[in-house]
Amino acid sequence: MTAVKEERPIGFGSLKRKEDQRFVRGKGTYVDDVKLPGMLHGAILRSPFAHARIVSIDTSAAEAHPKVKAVITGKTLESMNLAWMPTLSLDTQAVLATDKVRFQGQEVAFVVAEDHYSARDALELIDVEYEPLPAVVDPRRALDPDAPVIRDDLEGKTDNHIFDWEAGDKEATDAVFAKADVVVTQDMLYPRVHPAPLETCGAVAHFDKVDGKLTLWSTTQAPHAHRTLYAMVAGLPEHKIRVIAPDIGGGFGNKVGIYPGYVLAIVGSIVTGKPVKWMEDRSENLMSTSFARDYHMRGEIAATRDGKILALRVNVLGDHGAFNAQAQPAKYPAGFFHVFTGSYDLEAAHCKVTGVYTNKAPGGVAYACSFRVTEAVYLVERMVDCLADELNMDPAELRMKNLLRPEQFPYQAKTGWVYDSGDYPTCLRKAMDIAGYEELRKEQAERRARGELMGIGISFFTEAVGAGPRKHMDILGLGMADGCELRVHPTGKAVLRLSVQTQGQGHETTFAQIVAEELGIPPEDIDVIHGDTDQTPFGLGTYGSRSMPVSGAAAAVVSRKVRDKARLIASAMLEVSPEDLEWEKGRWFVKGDPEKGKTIQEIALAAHGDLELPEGVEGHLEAQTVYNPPNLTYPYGAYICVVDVDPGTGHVKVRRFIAVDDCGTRINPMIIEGQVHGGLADGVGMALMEFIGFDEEGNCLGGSFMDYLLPTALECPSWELGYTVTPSPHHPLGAKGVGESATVGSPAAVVNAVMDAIGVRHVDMPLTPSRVWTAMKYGSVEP
Ligand code: MCN
Ligand code: CUM
Repeated sequence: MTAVKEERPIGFGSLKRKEDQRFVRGKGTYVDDVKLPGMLHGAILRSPFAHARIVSIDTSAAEAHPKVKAVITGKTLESMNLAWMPTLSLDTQAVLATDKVRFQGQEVAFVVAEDHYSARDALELIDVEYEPLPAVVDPRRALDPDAPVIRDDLEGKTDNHIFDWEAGDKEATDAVFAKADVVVTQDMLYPRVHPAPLETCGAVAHFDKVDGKLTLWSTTQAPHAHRTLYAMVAGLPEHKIRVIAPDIGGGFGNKVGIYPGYVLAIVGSIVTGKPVKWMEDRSENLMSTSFARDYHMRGEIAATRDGKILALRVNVLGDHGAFNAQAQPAKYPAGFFHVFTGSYDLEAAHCKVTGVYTNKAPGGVAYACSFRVTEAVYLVERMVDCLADELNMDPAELRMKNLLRPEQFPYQAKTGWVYDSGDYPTCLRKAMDIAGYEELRKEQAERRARGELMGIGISFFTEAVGAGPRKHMDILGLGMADGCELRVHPTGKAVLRLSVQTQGQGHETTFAQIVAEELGIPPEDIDVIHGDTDQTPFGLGTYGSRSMPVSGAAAAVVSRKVRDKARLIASAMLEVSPEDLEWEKGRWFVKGDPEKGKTIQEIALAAHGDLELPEGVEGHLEAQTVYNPPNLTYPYGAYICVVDVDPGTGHVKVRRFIAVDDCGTRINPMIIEGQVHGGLADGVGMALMEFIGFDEEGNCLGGSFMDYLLPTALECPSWELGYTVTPSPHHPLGAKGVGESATVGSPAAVVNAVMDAIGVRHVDMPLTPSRVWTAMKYGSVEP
């Protein structure tokens, strides 16, 4: 038999998304679609104050409401030992406030009623007496000796300090700075922004009193980790908890943590004996769930006069809000900010990060962050442009001169992390070719002569994704390895069970493609099961672009185990030794006699049949694995943004955006492009429009999409993408993550372009027309 040529390859390639069959027909099942018999509805009463003592709470009128079934306060929870819960950063967070409220929008009481509207109405019947306290809004004032102490619930706490964290070598860095020709210093803020997924957070909890089992449908990016946490917090046995993440309408990091609303739905169900649904509305989501960024950074870059970058020194003040709910591996309070040295060959680097509490919603976690890589990339890519400005050098030339060279990989950065692979100059060159960089510079000069403001901005980023090696990385003691199981049924159809949970990234397609590539089973014959703790192996979930680096590797490993087993079975079928068999996609055949072979489907049937199996081979065709990644993967990319700025209004138009990404082996190029498109839109939004402001009393000024502006197709150009492929040497498929790359890399390109257009060294995001106009007129914008 000669190999059958497929019309399209079985395996990697731009396969249309399997899950879109249901999404485009409106047949997705989201948490709010879950409707159970007798289900009740919960609503949360939230604090109007950013900082206030709770004097009393009177719930009697609400309890008297005819449709109200229960009113839960912090006191109720205290009696169940549930008033506080651990955060992913080993802090504690109030489920419902007992002593004080610490940010506007904090959870104060929970009403469970027969319907959603009655629950909402009853909130107004609850009478809370507050004693307002001065609020800490500006993190730069949080450590002042006279600043009000926010976390007086923590024993012995007398200030708002959370942690100090350092990386790199301070002495070596200082020494390099002392001898450098040029030092440029720049303060910058990566403002607080919000992931704003289309679907807000919510849960349906069903506690079955008879068998003591809790089933929780919730918007979660990490069902297994959540289950363990509920077991620890609520004291429920873990095998009696089932967490189901149904279809998720976007996560972007917002759904990594556990929110009080989830716990309250559970308590509501335990108290009433009925299923309870809680879904937050848009304002609740914007005001109270986890924010991202909020890093006040001071960067210093040292270089020689001819543009060799020597060292970076960074000081960061991180605003973590009222509870430190940041999600990242436990040993890394500043996440993976380690990569602030970027893509350059430096002599030395040092950074110090200080985290503080403020009277704002718990922040610092979410939004395509790769655990603070976003902030780090923005910092270094802005600093390089500030240096180019100081040296009067072209920013592309400055980058080319300093990029790591291919022969330096694996490269140990000055903060100790080992970048796995890369060919940076080729990637930047490719982006410049697509952009027509030299032509663009000529056009810019011509336009300038006519008084037009055109800007070209470059960003070259290196990411660190795929957390992570178990011995270094855990979340609340849970090591970051992923389980995976594969079963091939007798008829050759397969089921893959994953521990990661898609929120729109297309896992049902790409993970089927991995099995297809490894086993030759068509992707449509492979069902991918995820998001249900009763049906999938344990693993840490989807965030930090870890699915492909960790679970993708697990899927490859488990497929190879099945392939190895299939070889033994085929050898029995063909009555030859396994060593005499050779694999081609989809079948084992006899070396030198390709006609004689068995397809994976034939082998699957035989594995379940009456064939006498070789010694030590169990029947059936299945395997399982737990994949512990040896290192992170380091995707990278070169981005070029072209903007036109209206000199009269300061309005920025993104005219072109070129993105060349390298995520190693590409499983599904179409899905990768979709991920990049989304991330670029994110980046344009953050750079130009998105901002959550607070007044001096801590009132949140961005509680609706009227104030919190999201980018639409109108603000986005037609993206121009390119790619290079530099496989990861330690990943079984050579694949690196890509989900967050564009969000990480793009903001700096946009800001660099605008600064290039207006000839100002730095303006903080978002570059709204008024801020750009002010900067053009006065040379800077006061924050
Ligand atoms: N992929 C691929 N080849 C590669 C790398 C990835 O084909 N070399 C595919 C993967 O198989 C997967 C997708 O690209 O289908 C993204 O993979 P990966 O980079 O591993 O990222 P995750 O699946 O872990 O997704 C998380 C990442 C994060 S952290 C945020 S935040 C974000 C993002 O994904 N949130 C998203 N993209 C999102 N896209 C959608 N639609 N919705 C979100 O909430
Ligand atoms: Cu940090 S946002 Mo994504 O990692 O889920």
